[in-house]
Amino acid sequence: MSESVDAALTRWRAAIDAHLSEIPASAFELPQAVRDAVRYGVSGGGKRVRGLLFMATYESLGACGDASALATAIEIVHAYSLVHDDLPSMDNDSMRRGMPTTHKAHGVAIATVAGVAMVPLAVGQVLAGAARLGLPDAIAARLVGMLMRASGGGGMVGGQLLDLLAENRRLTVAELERIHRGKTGALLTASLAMAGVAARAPEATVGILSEAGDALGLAFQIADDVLDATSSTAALGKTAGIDAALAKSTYVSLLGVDEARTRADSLIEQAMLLLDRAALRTSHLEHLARFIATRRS
Ligand code: GRG
Repeated sequence: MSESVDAALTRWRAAIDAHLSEIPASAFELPQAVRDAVRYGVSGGGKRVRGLLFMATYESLGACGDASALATAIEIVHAYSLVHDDLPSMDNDSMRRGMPTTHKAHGVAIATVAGVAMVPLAVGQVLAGAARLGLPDAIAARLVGMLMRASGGGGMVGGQLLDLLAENRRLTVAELERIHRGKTGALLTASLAMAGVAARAPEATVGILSEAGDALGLAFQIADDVLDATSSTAALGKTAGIDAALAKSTYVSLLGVDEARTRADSLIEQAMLLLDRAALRTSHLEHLARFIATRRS
């Protein structure tokens, strides 16, 4: 009998968490205080959505071997972004994943260094993951390039900068989408596209995965905006209502809750159609895609 979706997600999550718990030990050149902050930043109750999307995509392509180290690399970059996003110079938040933020627990300087240190740790994780799958150097290099491009000026960092510059200004929906395609979407897009490359899928399939990832990434951010406006700090494990407090334009402030939800649902359907087109609409990917819009935290 084939493994249930829940069992596969639990198994993948455990594999990713096991890699994450080994990261601080592998970072032996870092001072102990920074290693402790790295451990703190990568552990905890994260949903591991990006890593799980990577694993589900890799499996949907029928690829063999344990790709969980590659999935973990994406989660490390994501964890660094959360550590920095919470800093006093950015969102100045005190709670994340139900715990004090990394700078509250370890101090601003150490948390800042830990976040930066996670980037080369993520690159090392890609290389280790590619070696484990026996991938040629050219594919390993391509995977590093994809992750770094997604996290860089044209992706996550660029989106975050636009987001910071947009505080206290009412944006158009097009401007908001540009910010979120970078800030949130690029890493989700990379989760699907990198799995395609690691599985040595045809370029056309990698292209479709990128398009599907882009739709899922925007849906993820819309759901995040809706949760920020409608949920509680206790349920989210991070401060609710922070967007309004920082006077940020969000999908909710521009479209209202109902239209934002409708837009998220239609982006999920769009992603499903794209996956259908590549014959990759597996129950695992569909489950994760729907979770993006229906999640409660
Ligand atoms: C210095 C300009 C500059 C950038 C540094 C801080 C940063 C890089 C980027 C911010 C990226 C960011 C935090 C985007 C928000 C994405 C988002 C909705 C995060 C929440 O993700 P979840 O819900 O978190 O998957 P868990 O805790 O489940 O892992």
